[in-house]
Amino acid sequence: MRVDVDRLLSLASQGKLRALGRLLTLVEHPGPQALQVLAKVAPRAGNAQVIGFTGIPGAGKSTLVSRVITHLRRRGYKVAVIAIDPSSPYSGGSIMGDRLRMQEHAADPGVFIRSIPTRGLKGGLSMAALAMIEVFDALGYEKIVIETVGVGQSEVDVAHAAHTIVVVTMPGAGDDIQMLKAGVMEIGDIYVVNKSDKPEANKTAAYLQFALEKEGIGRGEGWAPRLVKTSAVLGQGVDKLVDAIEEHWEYLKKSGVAAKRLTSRRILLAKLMAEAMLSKSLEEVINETKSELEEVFKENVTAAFTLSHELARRAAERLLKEIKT
Ligand SMILES: Nc1nc2c(ncn2[C@@H]2O[C@H](COP(=O)(O)OP(=O)(O)OP(=O)(O)O)[C@@H](O)[C@H]2O)c(=O)[nH]1
Ligand SMILES: [Mg+2]
Repeated sequence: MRVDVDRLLSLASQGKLRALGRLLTLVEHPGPQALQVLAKVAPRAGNAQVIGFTGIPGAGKSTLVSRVITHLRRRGYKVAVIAIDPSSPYSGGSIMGDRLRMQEHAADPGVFIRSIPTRGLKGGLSMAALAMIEVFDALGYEKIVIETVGVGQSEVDVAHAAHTIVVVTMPGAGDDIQMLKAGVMEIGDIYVVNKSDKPEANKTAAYLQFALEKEGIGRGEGWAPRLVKTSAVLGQGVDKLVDAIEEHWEYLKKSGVAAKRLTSRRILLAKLMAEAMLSKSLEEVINETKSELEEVFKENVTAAFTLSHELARRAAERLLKEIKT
């Protein structure tokens, strides 16, 4: 089906949310149409702060993000939220657990919440999230918040692409250095002890402070990671957290790190897009030559494995032909 990208873009720029939703769907799937959208939006993008929320399952990320949105709105920002939720099955536009928690923002035209399915996306969820960032950014969303659980490799990719990583822990769960040294937890810019309405919160905060100072936890690059205590349910500490997010953004812009992160985010997106396109043509080649391949394996299993060269060549040729036409 042919889609008029220019028309969608112009509608989305006028605030038509359906058009924005369709643009997001287009860039989720790798291929010529996604590239066409990205090529059109990229020149307008590059201004938004991308904020990744990650951490322990159940630490209160969604509740906290919802509070953070309220504060960002009060400060006048347009906010987009990308929720990567492995626990909730996604069915086009249905309401998920995380969305439910954010439903207080449903009536606010300055907030757009989008969930990414963790299954069934050819290019993977990192590619989808990174492509969506470009669209939101181009359409004037100044703060783009991504919630992930921070365990899989693709989530580490997404986190690296964020300007600011907020790692959310809770009392009792953050007293293990080994856990903090795993994946995204290790590279936070801001650490949050949420549920600080609980009695053990001070102990966890003290421990975390120690880890930040003595264990070299944090992404670094000239920024000493901050520690903030919050209670998302009571709404405490959220203003301080948003202050820290803003300070980090100012620091990134002044130091030139923001521009570097923008570039590496885009290189990563281009790489993921290229990978997805190559793997698609490889799959097609394999599907179409299945019987031929089976014959080779029957005749000579040694030679069979040198087939990789041949398959790569055919896949590349096919892609080249597609790109030219
Ligand atoms: N006591 C207390 N409970 C909280 C706080 N924040 C969140 N919760 C509760 O913790 C539970 C999990 O909250 P979520 O916001 O869903 O946590 P999450 O980190 O997004 O969870 P996943 O996305 O499933 O990993 C819910 O029952 C919240 O009501 C808090 O500050 N204090
Ligand atoms: Mg959540």
